[in-house]
Amino acid sequence: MRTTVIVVTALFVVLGNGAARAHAFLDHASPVVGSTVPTAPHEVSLAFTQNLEAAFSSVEVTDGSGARVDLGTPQISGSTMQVGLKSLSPGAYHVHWQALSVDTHKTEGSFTFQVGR
Ligand SMILES: [Cu+2]
Repeated sequence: MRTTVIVVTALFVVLGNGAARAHAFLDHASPVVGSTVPTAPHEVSLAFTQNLEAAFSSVEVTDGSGARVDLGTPQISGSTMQVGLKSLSPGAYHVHWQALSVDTHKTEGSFTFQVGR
């Protein structure tokens, strides 16, 4: 029984990776996902696994109270999306992105980062 569970889990992992390569998922970000940065960044930069359709891709950055701290329209070039930030105080920030990849698949995700003191 335990062996069956392990095999099924392994299969899902393999399929999951295949699907990830076919859509625009977040590859890496600056600030790094889940990181604490010592000084306030001036922008959030997101690198995806596939090129984006600029008109249908967006990102919002909010502070602990849910207020927007990004400067609005992101700059999208190829597989990267960047958005400027207001001057951030120390605290936790939430990044929520939506992407439409050139293969017309929509994905979204979110992560947090902290600005330290
Ligand atoms: Cu896709």
